[in-house]
Amino acid sequence: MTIAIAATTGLTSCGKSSSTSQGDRTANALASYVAPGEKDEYYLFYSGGHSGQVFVAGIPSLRHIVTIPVFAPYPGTGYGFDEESKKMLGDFTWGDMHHPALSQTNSKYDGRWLFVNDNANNRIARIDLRDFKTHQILGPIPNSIGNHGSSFITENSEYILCATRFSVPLPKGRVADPKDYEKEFNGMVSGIKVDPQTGEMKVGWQILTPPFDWDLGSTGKGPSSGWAFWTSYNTEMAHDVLEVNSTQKDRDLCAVVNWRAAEKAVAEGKAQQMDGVPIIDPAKVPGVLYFVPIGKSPHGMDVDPTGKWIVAGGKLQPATTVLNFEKVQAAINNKTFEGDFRGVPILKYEAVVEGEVPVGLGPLHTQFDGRGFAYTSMFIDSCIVKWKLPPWTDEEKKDLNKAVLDKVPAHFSTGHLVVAGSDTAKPYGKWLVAMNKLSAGRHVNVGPAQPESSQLIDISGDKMKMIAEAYTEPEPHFAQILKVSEIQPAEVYPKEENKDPNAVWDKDAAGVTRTGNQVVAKLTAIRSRFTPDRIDAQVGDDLTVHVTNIEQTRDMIHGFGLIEHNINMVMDPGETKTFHIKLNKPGVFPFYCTNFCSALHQEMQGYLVVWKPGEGPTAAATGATGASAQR
Ligand code: K7E
Ligand code: CUA
Repeated sequence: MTIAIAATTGLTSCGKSSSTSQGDRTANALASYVAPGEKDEYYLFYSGGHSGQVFVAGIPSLRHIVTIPVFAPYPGTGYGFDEESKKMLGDFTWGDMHHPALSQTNSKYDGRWLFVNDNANNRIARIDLRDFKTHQILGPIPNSIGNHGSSFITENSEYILCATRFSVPLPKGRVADPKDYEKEFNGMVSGIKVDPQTGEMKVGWQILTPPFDWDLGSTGKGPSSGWAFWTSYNTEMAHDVLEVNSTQKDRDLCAVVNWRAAEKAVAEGKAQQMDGVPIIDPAKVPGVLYFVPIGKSPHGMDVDPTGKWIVAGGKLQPATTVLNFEKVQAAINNKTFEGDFRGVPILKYEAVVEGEVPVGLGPLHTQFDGRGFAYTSMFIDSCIVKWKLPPWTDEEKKDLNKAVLDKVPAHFSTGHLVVAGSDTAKPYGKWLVAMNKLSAGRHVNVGPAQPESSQLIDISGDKMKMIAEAYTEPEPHFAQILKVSEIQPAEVYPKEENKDPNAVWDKDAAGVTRTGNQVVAKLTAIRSRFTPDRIDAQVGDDLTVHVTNIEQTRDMIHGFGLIEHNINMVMDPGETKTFHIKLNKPGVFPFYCTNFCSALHQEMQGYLVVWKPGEGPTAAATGATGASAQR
């Protein structure tokens, strides 16, 4: 997100110097130092924003370990070059990823999948933590524009819940004048169903909403099990100059969604189809959607580990608002409403709010340590604020300044922050990472554009401690932290699990065949050769190449780069990948292994010979060309 006013606030307002004493330097260095050969304790999965990638770093070292390509091609792993990943990407070569979510069972990370959203092209992707690769991209989701308010996972990974940032005339493709915004435009909350065995996603149902701009959300647990919550900006329903026109009201409306009721209503046939999806009109199906006023232009909305407290960031109000879910429930049951909006009840603010905590300027996102404390990122104050969740003492209630316990300056303009395990019922606590926009030159000069910065903060004591800093590619929004010991990723793809019908495992099965103008090459790759290492074809042929990396040794990776054809596949041990091209220029095109694999890696090469039509050894050949003829 961007807020213009931030650019004018040059210094931190936390009133603390960030210079570090020699003693602290030594202690901090030790706290984040992971000696050569030793390993980090946690994975940090950063969303990569408009790079479309996930970055994996280690905690406490903050060292970047690997990049997982999701919404954009990434030659480093051959992603987006083979047929399977090209198909997943579809027509898009980028995405805007904001909020990763680890799969959960009983409100605990279960180490199976990481889901990520694409704000730009309305998609959700699933990364399997068995191999740290993208296995599914769902979307564009019908009737959904601006998939920003996602991906929020329910406590047993039943659903990924999403809300739209933008509203448009629905179904997609219908055109109306933005001047008729209030009447013609709509937003949507979507329930994306997750298969409990395979993780496969499909669109379950949707709830039609007024054209507010839904913002951040989170899902319930414990007492708020079955519910989900989103903030919104622009309940003014402005369609232009939003900077001004969407910030008129003192309070915006948050959405309180009973997703179990939505699921039930759909099962009972209370939905109507739009673009193939059952749509619930919340005015006609009471009990699915409620609104709560929250001041003003809020951003983050985070449920604490007990599931009782829901914290909204104030963005343009110097406080976080704490909702009490038990009071929300009571207000619903007692119909303590202050009116309705298009048939959806608005819960009375005073009836559901526990308190407004004066944390400072620009509170965005809140995380929890599971010990009763909350940590809020301050975009304008550029710091992290630690404060106490309710229940508050009488003295604290009288003056909630007393609930604000500690502030640590961050550099600069903190966006999201993440506490290890915050969105589970049992956070790991211990570490917090502040993800800052505008790193403001705290690194060697790299020209006009600067990387984002992340800062590691120790939250194990009463006072927070700034420990270390690192930089990333653009542009982390949210992140997830997972204990390394909780997963066991695969070391190779076992041969017996390779179900690709075009896999070949020995050189006798490898070879090139021709049927008409269809040329199919099946290659094996092993240190340090391709078999066969010559493919003959003609201009006008359709060439399909399947390469199986027959290694069963960890990290013995081979690439297949084809000169001047924009092809680079990368095969992990035991993996088969395929590309398909139309040959349209004659010539001899070397192919070679792009991933360093052995002392003779450089020798791992071969030739694609594309003869002019009617020339060369393939001219007369019809039917199979024996593999042996190619060697
Ligand atoms: Cu989660 Cu950056 Cu999309 Cu706040 S948003 S910072
Ligand atoms: Cu195989 Cu380099």
